[in-house]
Amino acid sequence: MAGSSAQVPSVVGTPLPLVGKSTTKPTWCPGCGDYGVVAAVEMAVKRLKIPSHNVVIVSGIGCSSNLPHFLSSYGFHAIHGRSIPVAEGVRWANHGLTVLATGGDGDGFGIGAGHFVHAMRRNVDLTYVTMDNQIYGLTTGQASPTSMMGQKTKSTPTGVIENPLDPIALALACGATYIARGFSGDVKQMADLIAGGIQHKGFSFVDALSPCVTYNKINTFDWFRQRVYKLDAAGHDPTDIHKAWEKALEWGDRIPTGLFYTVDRPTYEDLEEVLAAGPLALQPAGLRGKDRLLDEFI
Ligand SMILES: Cc1ncc(C[n+]2csc(CCOP(=O)(O)OP(=O)(O)O)c2C)c(N)n1
Ligand code: SF4
Repeated sequence: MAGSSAQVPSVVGTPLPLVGKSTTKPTWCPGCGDYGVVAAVEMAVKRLKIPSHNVVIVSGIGCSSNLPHFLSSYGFHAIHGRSIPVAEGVRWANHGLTVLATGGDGDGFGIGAGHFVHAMRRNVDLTYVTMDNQIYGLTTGQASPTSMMGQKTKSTPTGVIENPLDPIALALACGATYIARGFSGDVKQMADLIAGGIQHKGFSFVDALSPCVTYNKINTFDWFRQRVYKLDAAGHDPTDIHKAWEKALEWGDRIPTGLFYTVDRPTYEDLEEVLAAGPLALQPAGLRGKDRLLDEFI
């Protein structure tokens, strides 16, 4: 995808373009929260000066999952709920790359929930940004795993009767090593959180509260503005897992945003013998110890 103008010098002196907007314009409804998220992703990767050819953004299916089209990095628009396994595959083929996965709450916490859980448990070094609008936007307004109890939607005309999933608590329980919540109404804070996630070594999760202005008339920008407060300003210590749990369970009149928890733990790439030898893409093809392996069966 083309369209970036900022550049960083390469070792051979040729300027390398940074990630910027692509020539494809977003198709989101005017006012959709996802505009704030794409701006924050762009700001974060630009600030870290990672050349666009080293950035891969993988998404699933949904309004939010169109995001990779709108930036000048490499992108892969996968299938519904499968952004994480594709992103893991990219990472394991070449863990010299900066890999982000993006998508909606339906994509990541519904059909893709199993992948989300296991990527966190593995501590794969990638950054996962969910545009959490608490509704299925692309399919025109059905309840999602994060829709609140009682909410009337196209698929729940008398109100949701299931308990909503808490993405921050789920991430804590599964061992994600960088867990944050942003809000599309504060792009700068979200860019800081995404940049922190990219710099963090391990699975980074940023749940972006990103209102769907067309199908969710409850969790609107105003609804969030009346409730959000910043964890760092409230003196939260993101290295304290007990405090992180306390904050993860807070939702309602007050909703915390910012970094809930971060910890250093070896990544999957550190611990996996073949990957520890360097990016697969740079290793000779073939199976090491192949003859020994075959000998056992002859
Ligand atoms: C296997 C499969 N099942 C269902 C769908 C239909 N589908 C497309 S997007 C979507 C949910 C969209 O909601 P979300 O992931 O929250 O993203 P949003 O559109 O709200 O950004 C569904 C159910 C599909 N494309 N593929
Ligand atoms: S339907 Fe909702 S999520 Fe989809 S583009 Fe419109 S406002 Fe955004």
